[in-house]
Amino acid sequence: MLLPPPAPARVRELLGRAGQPEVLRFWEQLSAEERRLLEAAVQQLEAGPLRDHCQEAAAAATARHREQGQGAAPGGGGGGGTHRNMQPLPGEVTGSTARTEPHRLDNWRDRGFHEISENRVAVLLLAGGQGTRLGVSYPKGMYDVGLPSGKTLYQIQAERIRKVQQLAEERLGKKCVVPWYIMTSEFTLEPTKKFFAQHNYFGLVESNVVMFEQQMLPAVDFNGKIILEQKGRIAMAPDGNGGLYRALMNNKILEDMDRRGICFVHVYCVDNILVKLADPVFIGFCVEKGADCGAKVVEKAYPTEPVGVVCLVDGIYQVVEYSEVSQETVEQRNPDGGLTFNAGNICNHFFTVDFLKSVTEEFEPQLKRHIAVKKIPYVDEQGNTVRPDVPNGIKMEKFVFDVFQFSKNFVAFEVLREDEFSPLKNADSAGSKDTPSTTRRALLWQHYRWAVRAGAHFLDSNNMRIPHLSQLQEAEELPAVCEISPLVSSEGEGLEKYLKDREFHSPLLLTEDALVALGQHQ
Ligand code: UD2
Repeated sequence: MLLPPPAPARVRELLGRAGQPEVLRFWEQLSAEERRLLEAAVQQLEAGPLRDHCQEAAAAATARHREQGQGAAPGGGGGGGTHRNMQPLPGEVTGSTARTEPHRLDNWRDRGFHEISENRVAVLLLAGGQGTRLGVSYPKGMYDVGLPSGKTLYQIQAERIRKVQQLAEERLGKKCVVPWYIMTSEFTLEPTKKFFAQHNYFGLVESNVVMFEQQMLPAVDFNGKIILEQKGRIAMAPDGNGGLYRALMNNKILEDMDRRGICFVHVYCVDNILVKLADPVFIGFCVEKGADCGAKVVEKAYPTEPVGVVCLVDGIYQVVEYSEVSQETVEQRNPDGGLTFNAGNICNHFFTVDFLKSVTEEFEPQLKRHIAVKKIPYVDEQGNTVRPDVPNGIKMEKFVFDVFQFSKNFVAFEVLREDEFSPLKNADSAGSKDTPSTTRRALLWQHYRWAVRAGAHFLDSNNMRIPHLSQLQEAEELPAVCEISPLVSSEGEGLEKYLKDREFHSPLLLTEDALVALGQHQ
């Protein structure tokens, strides 16, 4: 039998220089198609950076192992060291929706809408994650959490963008566009593109939805060797949401923003069902403060909540990620009993385009690489796929917020959790936090509150009015189900004309076309 041709010299040479010749150990057993794919995958990589990446990963794993003082290979995904020089955010850089007088909030809102109407604001979605915890094989944005309308996260976000454009136009009398940049990865690009095309871009103009791809990096074992997930396939993972900055460069996204005249970018993560797209109040606050970089925060719900903490470390603004802080630090309390590190990061960031340019042109190489120790399927020496029970490898990630340290004028903006933060992280089967059920309930509670504030009454099956409840009185049970389309109202405004002094059976769906009582008839 004829032996297959050896791997091309340039592939062997690249892997040799990177110290990874073992990647080709099954070459002779691969089909022609597998060899072609492996060759293409290797050629995406550069020898020098690849060698550094693998060496750094191995060194980080050894350091983590030493820190944990364990006898075996490093294990577990997180639990980090203590940042001894952590300080809470100073009051002077922090704005707040709850502690600001309404007329000042209105000023910020006006400023935000002004910038939007001048076509200076874009939104940028981080959607390259693998959504491993939720356990679905498609992008998280395509998830339907079970609302009466059946809308997915992507549809809700698209409609919020349409609404903010419409509100800005109504206020300032001119047409405007909030372009939507979507960072995807190898895992999410194709299905996301297809989904948007199938849904006609949810009513947005296609050329104003710009999808681009972040880089992938190989996963390595504790000795710094690239892991093969199949004989001819390297285990690759996206380089973290901080891969944004390299992806902006590689895909010339800042040039696209320049062409459109964009000055301010609202960056957010895909899974928060309550996210306010291009939130005019947040944009207005940041612009009025002359900030180049800003973060929305909420009060942490409980000490170990999996959100980063925005704070100072050695006098520099940072987010200390939940996986990298000690139990003692997260539980530290002030004399009044409140958590000392209470500014929970909700992955909602404001950047000026000038700041993004300074990051891509100058600071990106300085971004920290964080290690995530994971269970990564691999092929053993016989070529069999093994699904390990204990962590066996490392993925290196950059975090989007690690650029705060380069800001010349950083601000934080505290918002109310019930208005703005309910993330979808876990499957319903995995527990009671951050699940489809909790996100659905958070959105429906918000819409119920808006409806009641606008004067609606809900009836039970005996046509008796259901007493109004606030979420604080009853955390679990919704008194009535009411969903309001983002195309009708963005913050509960303008609902009186549909709802005031009217009675409805639950569930009620308020769409841009009609009020639809899905339950019994009125
Ligand atoms: C993120 C924040 C955390 C907290 C929490 C709130 C980071 C690093 N951590 O934690 O501080 O605010 O959200 O919900 O921001 N993504 C990519 N590419 C990647 C990896 C992730 O685009 O390579 C996206 C992902 O699709 C998602 C967002 O980044 O939209 C956040 O990713 P995550 O869910 O892994 O982050 P999480 O929940 O650990």
